[in-house]
Amino acid sequence: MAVFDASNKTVTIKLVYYGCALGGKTTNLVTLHRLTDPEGRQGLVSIATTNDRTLFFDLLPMDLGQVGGLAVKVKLYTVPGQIHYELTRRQVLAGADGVVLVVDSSPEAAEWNVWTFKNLRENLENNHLDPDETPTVVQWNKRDLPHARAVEDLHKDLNVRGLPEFEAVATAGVGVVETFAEVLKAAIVKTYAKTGRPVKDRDQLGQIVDKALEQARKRIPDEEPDRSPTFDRRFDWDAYREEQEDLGHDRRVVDQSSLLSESVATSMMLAERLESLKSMERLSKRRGHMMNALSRLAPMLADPKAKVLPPGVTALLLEGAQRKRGSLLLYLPGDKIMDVREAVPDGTDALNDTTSDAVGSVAQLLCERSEGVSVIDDIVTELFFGQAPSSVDGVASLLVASLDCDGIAFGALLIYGRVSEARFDDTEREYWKTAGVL
Ligand SMILES: Nc1nc2c(ncn2[C@@H]2O[C@H](COP(=O)(O)OP(=O)(O)OP(=O)(O)O)[C@@H](O)[C@H]2O)c(=O)[nH]1
Ligand SMILES: [Mg+2]
Repeated sequence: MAVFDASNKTVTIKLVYYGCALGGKTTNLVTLHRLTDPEGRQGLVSIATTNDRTLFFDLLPMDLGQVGGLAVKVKLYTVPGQIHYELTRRQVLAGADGVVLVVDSSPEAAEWNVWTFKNLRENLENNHLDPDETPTVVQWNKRDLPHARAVEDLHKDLNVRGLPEFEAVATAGVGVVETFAEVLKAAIVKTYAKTGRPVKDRDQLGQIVDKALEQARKRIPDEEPDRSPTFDRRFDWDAYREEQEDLGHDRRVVDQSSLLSESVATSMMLAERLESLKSMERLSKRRGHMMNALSRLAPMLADPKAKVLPPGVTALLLEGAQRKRGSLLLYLPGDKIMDVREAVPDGTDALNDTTSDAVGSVAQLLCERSEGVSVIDDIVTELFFGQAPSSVDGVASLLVASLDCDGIAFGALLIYGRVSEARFDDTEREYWKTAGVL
């Protein structure tokens, strides 16, 4: 289904090349790629078997330019024609805005072509797309084959609905651009109509599309395709692959045995991406909490009635960092313990209560020694040599953030990390540092 991106004023249209096996769908895309993008700015992505049969799909992205104030991007896909890839065919067809039915003109393909027309209808319906409303163009391909069936026969047998039809020699570029232009115009008309911006002037649309493809048409070789048998002029996939590799595009070849590991690897990659997205989500939620707390703190401090530090600051900041225990301590000039201005959860600070007559409270020592933010990851070992008082039971780590006013330290925040909580990381250090200077 066409995708509208209102912010970038872009519409992306999906076109699917459908048809029986070996009919020339991939060749259509390869040729279009060469004609529209000879420098290979955008890559053609093909997931093929080792003998170049489409396994999943081919994808060619293309920028068409502006139509009716919107930048039109086109995504061209081919389905695998081989009969046993039914589920893949259905999946690739989902959301198609237009379809090209590539018909192999050789008599051997007659039965398969009939099957394909029926199969397309079924798969459009399976995708909840109306076959009679989906823009569809028929391409009689391989017209260079000496024994190609007459177009009148093909038309009578297959195109009973009288869909637009084009003769083509996809390998030589004949009819490829014309087919594409026709389905593109029809898909644009349909897509724009659905979104309430109907194309009023179809001739003008035709001119825009033709202009966008003008250079591509000029690149089609002039000479008439020779009528030698197919096998003499088969498409040179090896040369094409080398050419693409030189351009830095990777035409991916997957054989049956490596398919499973390819799928597992892809799933793993997706899982990893998902995981890193989830952790980014967790981090941004956490940052959101912190930003919220800091932005609530700022107006409290700016209030002229607030006396230096208004009550509730500690609880607010702890909430922002999702911590449960901490205190705001101020220096008492000439004293060896600190003034516990606020302490969560119970109004006391374990390290300020832990004193020795000679040096004063542990909290005071820590605050004096720390500048900015410092962290002790294992307080039991580092502060108490394995003999911690019961008042710090359940505490693992400690963060000390100095409180500064015009470069002069007047106290500190002590944040206790419990055994069950995460360590203090750089995000949180940054947060407490900001809180300390606000
Ligand atoms: N003579 C001749 N051969 C063509 C033409 N178009 C494609 N071929 C050849 O037909 C063979 C199959 O072409 P593909 O484009 O791979 O066919 P496909 O429809 O993508 O096939 P699947 O991916 O298996 O469904 C290749 O060898 C092409 O070179 C054409 O117009 N004339
Ligand atoms: Mg193919």
